[in-house]
Amino acid sequence: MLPKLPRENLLELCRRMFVIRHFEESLVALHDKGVFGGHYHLYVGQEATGVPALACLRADDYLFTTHRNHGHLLARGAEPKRLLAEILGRVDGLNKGKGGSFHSVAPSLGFLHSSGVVAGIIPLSTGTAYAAKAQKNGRITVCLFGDGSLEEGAAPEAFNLASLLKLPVLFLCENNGKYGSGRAVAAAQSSSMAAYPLTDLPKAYKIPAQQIDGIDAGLVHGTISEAVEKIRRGDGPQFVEAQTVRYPGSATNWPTVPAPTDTALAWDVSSVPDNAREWYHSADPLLVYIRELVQANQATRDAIAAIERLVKSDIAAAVEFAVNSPYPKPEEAEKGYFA
Ligand SMILES: Cc1ncc(C[n+]2csc(CCOP(=O)(O)OP(=O)(O)O)c2C)c(N)n1
Ligand SMILES: [Mg+2]
Repeated sequence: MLPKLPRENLLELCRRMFVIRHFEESLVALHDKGVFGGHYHLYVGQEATGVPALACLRADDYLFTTHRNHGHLLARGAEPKRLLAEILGRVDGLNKGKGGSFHSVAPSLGFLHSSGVVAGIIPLSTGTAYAAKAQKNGRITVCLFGDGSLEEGAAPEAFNLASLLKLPVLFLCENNGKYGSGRAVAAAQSSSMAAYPLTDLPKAYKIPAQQIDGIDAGLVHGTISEAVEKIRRGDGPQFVEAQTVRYPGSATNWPTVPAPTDTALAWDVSSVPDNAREWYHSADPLLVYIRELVQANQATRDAIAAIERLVKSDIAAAVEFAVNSPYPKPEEAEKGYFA
């Protein structure tokens, strides 16, 4: 379903989902051409979680994210050209090219850390939540992490403190499953988590927790709005597990694009290779959202295609900017460290 928002906001969410999608698809092309090296992770397939969820926040809230951070930064409004320059290790990057894909941060947008250490941000997020509570500044902290984080000891330790101290923190777990799994996590048990469903873990620490369909932008927006409201009124931490189906382009260690995104795919996936067609047909959150906008008469197909064209040209300009940005000078390597 669609979020309960005015049309203008619904279209802005659509635009942001397109920004993430075309940014990521361009990134794969740049990597394939050898423009940058190293590992990176795509947010494709999770756009209907991050985009509506972050739209529920205040500009001064704190955020923490993981190795899969590109989509979160873009959803919050980071400039694509600066994020891309960062991933390419260039001087105009968000962090002067020193963070790269794993560690891109944007303190001006509230993002204090992107950690490549699975679960490393969960205790850090309780830290800013503790500070905000002590300072009574009304800010909440949102900690965005994957399902794998719950296997780490840092998660329950932080849940315990957050619950005891009633800290203003939202734990948003993005369960992107395994490639080929169904939308809902239907299995009765997990091979890696004894506390299963995953919400059993926060619930053991008396943190209200719910599982939702992360492909449903309206459900995400409604659930996160409510959770944020509860946190702001002093109810303490909340936990939401948003379930998505892993993008077939993220099925292996090196990302691929099985079919370049185009508005027309929302109605006709016949051009998509057989092994990825089902995902584009039923689990691609962007295509689901586009169909919902049209069905609810919030936009025509042409209007959506026009938004997409603008985004594509913005992303092409971002690529031009980033590849022409210089690498940092060697002496820059000695600046900006704490230890
Ligand atoms: C503490 C730690 N252990 C292991 C790894 C290696 N590692 C990198 S990503 C990853 C899986 C993370 O899964 P999940 O949290 O579900 O995130 P996803 O990649 O599915 O979004 C692992 C185990 C790591 N980076 N940090
Ligand atoms: Mg995962």
